[in-house]
Parts: sequence; C-alpha cells; structure tokens
Amino acid sequence: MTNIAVCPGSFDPITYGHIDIITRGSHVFDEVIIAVLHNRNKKPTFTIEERMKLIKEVTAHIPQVKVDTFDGLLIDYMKEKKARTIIRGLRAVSDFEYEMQVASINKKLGPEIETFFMMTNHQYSYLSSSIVKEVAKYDGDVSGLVPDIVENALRRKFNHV
Ligand code: COD
Repeated sequence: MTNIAVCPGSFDPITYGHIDIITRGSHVFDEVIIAVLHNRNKKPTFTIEERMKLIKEVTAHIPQVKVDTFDGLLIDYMKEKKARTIIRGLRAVSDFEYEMQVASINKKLGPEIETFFMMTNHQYSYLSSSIVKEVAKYDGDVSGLVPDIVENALRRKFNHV
C-alpha cells in the first residue's frame, strides 16, 4: 500500500522552513501531497495559481512530491486522496497550542488519520511567510529565507523591480 501524506498549508509564499519539512517528510513517506488551502474568505498576497507555481518550481527535484489545492475540510480532502497522515511543522511552543487544537479536531473528524509533527530545523525556527512578506514589503533582504524565484516573485509583488 502506498503511504501517502499530505502537507497542508497556505504557503503564501513557500519558505525554506516549509521546504525543510517537505524534504524531510519525503524521506519518510512514499508520496507527499502539498495541499494549498483555497480559502475564499482570506485575501492572500499570492493567488492560488502563483503559490502552486512557486511550490512546483522549488520542489521539482523531489520525485515523491505532488502539488494540489483543496477547499473545505482537510479531513474530507484526506479521505478523497486515501491519505492517512497529515504532516505539520512545529516551530516553537507558541505553535503547540494551536496545532494541538487542530490535530484534536481532525482526530475527531477522521479517527483513522494521524497527524505527524516534525520539529523545525533550528535555523528556520523564526521563519514564517508573514515575516518574509513584512521584510520584502519594505525591500529588505530575504535571501536565505526563501529560494531566489520566490524572492523575485516577492519583489515583483511589492513593486521593487
Ligand atoms: N519550520 C517548520 N515548519 C514550518 C515553518 C518553519 N519555519 N513555517 C511553516 N511551517 C509549517 C507549519 O507549521 C505548517 O505545518 C506548514 O508548514 C504550513 O504552514 P502555513 O503557515 O503555510 O499553513 P497554515 O498553518 O496556514 O495551514 C493551516 C491549514 C490550511 C492546514 C488549516 O487552516 C486547515 O486545515 N484548513 C482547512 C479547514 C479545516 O479542515 N479545518 C479543520 C481544522 S480547524
């Protein structure tokens, strides 16, 4: 049986922190689906198409990775894909409370599905898409936080080209 895991998120945009857990997840599972949330209520910086294109480009070298989008409940998407594991990254104690709440509600909705937590690589423990956007907005240096193509996309988005 193929062991499929889903790494869900907003990825607005993808950072080296995300790439680190995706890469490490791909060493554990046969297939890792990066599932980008299509949240109609929230106004993301990058469109769903832009986010998926960036993710595909920066994960193209990992054969186990697929990129997809989902709407609605993650658990319904998991069942549709016959995936048994949700991959989540943990950065700091502050992530824990929220992640435990989400993992618990997901366990109630889909008892057969497990949440698999991976501790962040310490060099990315402070890294989030929001922090990267805040720096990029004011034309700060985001090299080392995101791949070059994401850095260029941020520059274009914030009119710094
Ligand atoms: N180091 C390690 N991991 C990291 C880092 C880092 N520096 N940065 C981010 N991550 C991890 C995050 O912890 C997360 O696991 C993943 O990367 C994606 O991060 P984000 O920030 O892009 O994604 P989120 O947290 O916005 O994703 C939230 C979901 C989309 C998963 C959630 O809202 C969801 O499942 N929505 C669907 C509705 C649903 O089913 N709700 C029920 C549960 S409430």
